[in-house]
Amino acid sequence: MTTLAIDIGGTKLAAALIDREMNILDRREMATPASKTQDALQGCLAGLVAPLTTRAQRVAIASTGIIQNGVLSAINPENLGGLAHFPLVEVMARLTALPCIAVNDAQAAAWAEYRSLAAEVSDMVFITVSTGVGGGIVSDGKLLVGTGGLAGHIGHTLADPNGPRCGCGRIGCVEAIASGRGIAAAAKGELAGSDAKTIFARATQGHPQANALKQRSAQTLARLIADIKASTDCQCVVIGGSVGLSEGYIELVSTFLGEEPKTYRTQVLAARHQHNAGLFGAALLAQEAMP
Ligand code: ADP
Ligand code: BMX
Repeated sequence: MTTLAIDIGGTKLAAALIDREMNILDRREMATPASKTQDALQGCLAGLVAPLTTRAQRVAIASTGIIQNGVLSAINPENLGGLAHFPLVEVMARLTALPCIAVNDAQAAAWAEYRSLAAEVSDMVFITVSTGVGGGIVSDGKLLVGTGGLAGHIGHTLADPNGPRCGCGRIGCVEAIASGRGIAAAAKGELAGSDAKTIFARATQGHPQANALKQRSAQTLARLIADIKASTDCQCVVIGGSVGLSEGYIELVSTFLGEEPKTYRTQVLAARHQHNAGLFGAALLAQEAMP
């Protein structure tokens, strides 16, 4: 059975055909629309999956936002071009005429990464540092989703009570500081208006402000990992997302984590599935739900 896996992020949409042995047969990507409307997202998704649908037997979606009963509710609508609600499963089932499941993107990625780790790992946490900061927790071999789908939303834990306001309504969330959007929002002067990718490229060239923004993100993430270790006693933390996987970022996080007391340290690894962790996780969860 071939799965049409879809990953909906705040910056990009990805879709892939994945076979039973978890090989990617075809893969497409496009930018997430910045418009606030459901129609804009629906239109982009329709264009993205059109060339792939006829070769698939089911649809599995990993999406940013809280996913409950197949409906996407943004915890931070600013990450999704202002869109707060989207009836994901209903729309995709109608567009493809295929059975469809949906799960949060970081929860899905956590499952794919957990399944690729050694058998003795029963407790791990996945963190995506991307448009936002998302998370997925596997505890005693089980993916935590929670009663309302909120489990693992560690990007909305407190990093700095005097920090910037987060789009979720709280002040000083990890996401407001460490994420791609958080990094870009803090940029001033000649870096104002630049995205995180540009800022990190400038940091590599030795730009002091760019370097400080990168350090601030990595230090915030290291403190989050210490908090996660204290609350889950995980055996490792796996990092994904384009900010998280950027050159030198994990090494920087590990250096800052080394400044924490030993009890709160854990192994920090790069996502084995790199930018496809969400796609693989959704496909695996679909295979388990509809064998
Ligand atoms: P999504 O959030 O849609 O899953 P990504 O994981 O690609 O997408 O994350 C998008 C964010 O990552 C943007 O803020 C972008 O500026 C940033 N980004 C992309 N490439 C890099 C890079 N090489 N270094 C730092 N930041 C990057
Ligand atoms: C936000 C939240 C999470 C998501 C995380 C990473 C929204 C729309 N999303 O915290 O559900 O997992 O961002 O999302 O509220 P990404 O777009 O950066 O991959």
